[in-house]
Amino acid sequence: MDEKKQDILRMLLKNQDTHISGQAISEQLGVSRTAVWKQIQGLIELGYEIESVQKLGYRLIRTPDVLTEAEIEDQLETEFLGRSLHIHESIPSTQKLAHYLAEDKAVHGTVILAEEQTGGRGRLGRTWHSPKGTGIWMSLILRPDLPIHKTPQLTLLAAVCVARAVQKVTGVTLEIKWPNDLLYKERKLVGILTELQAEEGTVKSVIIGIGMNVNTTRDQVPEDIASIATSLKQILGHSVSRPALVAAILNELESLYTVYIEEGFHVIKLLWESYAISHGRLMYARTVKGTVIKGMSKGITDDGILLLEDEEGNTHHIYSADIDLSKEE
Ligand code: BTX
Repeated sequence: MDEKKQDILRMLLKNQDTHISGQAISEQLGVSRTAVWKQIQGLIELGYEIESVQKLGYRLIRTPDVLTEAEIEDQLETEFLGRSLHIHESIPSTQKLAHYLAEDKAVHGTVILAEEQTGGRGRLGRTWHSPKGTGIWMSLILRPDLPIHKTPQLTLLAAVCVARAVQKVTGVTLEIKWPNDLLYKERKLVGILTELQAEEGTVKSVIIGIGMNVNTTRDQVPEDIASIATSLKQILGHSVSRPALVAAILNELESLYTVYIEEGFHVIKLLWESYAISHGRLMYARTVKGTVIKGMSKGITDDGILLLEDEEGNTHHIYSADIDLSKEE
């Protein structure tokens, strides 16, 4: 959406309880009243419901489910996260673009969003389906002063924040499957991908990719994905505002990230455990090397590493793996 429309939308969003006159908008933005009228017509064509009352002016009644800077910023309570916000219609991958921007000095807290990803990716080169206008496909650039071995904790932190944001906006409680999935009734709603840019053993940036199926319907993803995935719309039976969710995630992330940097992982660990798939659950950990470890989940260490106890009673520290939940009791 062009800047002029965004400016008008910002004013309408700030004044949703009252009407705002064409005159006031034209004075504030330094454009003619006819230009204001034209931009309002443009917003209406994009699906914004705007009431126009003679002598009173314009009032925003409803916004369509479109990601705009104006609507996200209107609900942001952050200082740095999302204050540099890039929204794209269609790009291969927000993660890929974030890497490029991070190399190019993007500021701490930069956020990249896309309505559609044509090459969305998961871990180990897997595909992440990101159909147009249906989900949150977002990457964040952080520049923490952290040793490399602690950065996986940021995946767990992000998972907690997404779970809290979903709960606040929709009331839906999700479960976290270590390390990077958020599930509802064992179906995948969110995937998180944390990647690093490091130089000589020092973290230059951490890029956190979050993919969430919000208003996705079953027919918008391939059948093999539809059978293992879900969306908030499928859970609730109605659509959910993506701008509200994006803002809620960023608000949660900034506040818990600040706690984490100041106080360390222990607070995050407690929150993480409250959402984690229950202890004592039988699971398989498939490591990158192809080893499979079957064991009971014993929670995570103070560093965020998964503990699995096998049938012989040996405890395995799992640093990186895909986890499959066993159907056995
Ligand atoms: P993952 O490797 O744990 O999960 C990828 C697997 O999830 C796929 O192999 C497939 O089985 C399944 N899958 C693919 N698409 C979906 C979907 N829409 N819903 C549910 N399951 C699906 C998880 O990786 C990390 C995903 C991060 C995605 C974000 S989106 C914004 C950013 N940009 C980007 O390219 N990736 C990240």
